[in-house]
Amino acid sequence: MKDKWRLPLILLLAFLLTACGAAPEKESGDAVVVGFSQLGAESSWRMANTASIEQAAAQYGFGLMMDNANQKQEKQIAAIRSFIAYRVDVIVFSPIVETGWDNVLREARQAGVPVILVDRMIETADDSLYTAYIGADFYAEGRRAGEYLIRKADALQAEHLNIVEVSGTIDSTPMRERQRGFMDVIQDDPRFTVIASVSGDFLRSKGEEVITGLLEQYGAEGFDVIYSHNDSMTLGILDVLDRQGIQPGTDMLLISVDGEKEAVSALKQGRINCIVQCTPYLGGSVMSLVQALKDGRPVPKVSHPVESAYTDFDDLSDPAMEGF
Ligand code: GYE
Repeated sequence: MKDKWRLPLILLLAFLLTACGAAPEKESGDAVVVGFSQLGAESSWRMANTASIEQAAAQYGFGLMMDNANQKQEKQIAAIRSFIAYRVDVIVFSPIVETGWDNVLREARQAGVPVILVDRMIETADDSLYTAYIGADFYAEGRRAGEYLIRKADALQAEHLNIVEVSGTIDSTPMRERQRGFMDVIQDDPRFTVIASVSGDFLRSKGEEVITGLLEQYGAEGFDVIYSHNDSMTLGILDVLDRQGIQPGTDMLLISVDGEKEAVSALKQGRINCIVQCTPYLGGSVMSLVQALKDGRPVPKVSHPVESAYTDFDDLSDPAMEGF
């Protein structure tokens, strides 16, 4: 059989057999195969992240078995089990929430399959259940959001600002840490009160729903700042503010996270005040770790990409700042 067909055929066969419940084991000596469990497709961030991992795997010449869990932890666990049965070389996964992974990760360890966590972290008493983690420093992101707010309040000479927080998926790392970092920066400053915190699950439609409810409850005069944990929800929030004749960026301050194209252009128009950057381009770093594991080189336990924030204090004409 021609070499170039061998890997695709093995992957196809593996997929078909896994779908029937009986995965064949990968033969040693084959090209490196990475099993990747993506948590969903809820935002532009997630789409760009999936594409980054696919492209990097191709660049490294690795086979990629990918499963999209559609926001279901059970689906992620099932995907990880099928990767173990197939004996992929490395499992990469982005955990939707932090807890509930110990059992399946113990199974991976018993089978001798290393696990790389990408994007989100897990909460476990046993750190040896994963080999490495690559993802943003979400706590630092939350702090950047808080630091921006302090700077803005100073510039506006605001006496008091009421804040509503539209958070990401409950118990996910970005939700927990973006909240904790933000609160650590603002909570001792008497100018700020967080009057409500509601989850919008990182979804545009839920961002719309949540802000509609908060406006009904408190009225447009009831709060001054919206801190939204991602751009997709922020875009949904902008739609609602527009419909209700509330001027985002001036009547209501908006602080968001990610840096997707549509949000960056809203920032440039003055409709969002600050976007804390969170890069989805993690594929290259993940695959370089896979390569290191394959070569038997040591890998760092935790690595974070370098990130910053785009705000209405910055020169927004920089063409590099166009988003994903
Ligand atoms: O901010 C959001 C996505 O985990 C960093 O998940 C990721 C977050 C990202 O849905 O847009």
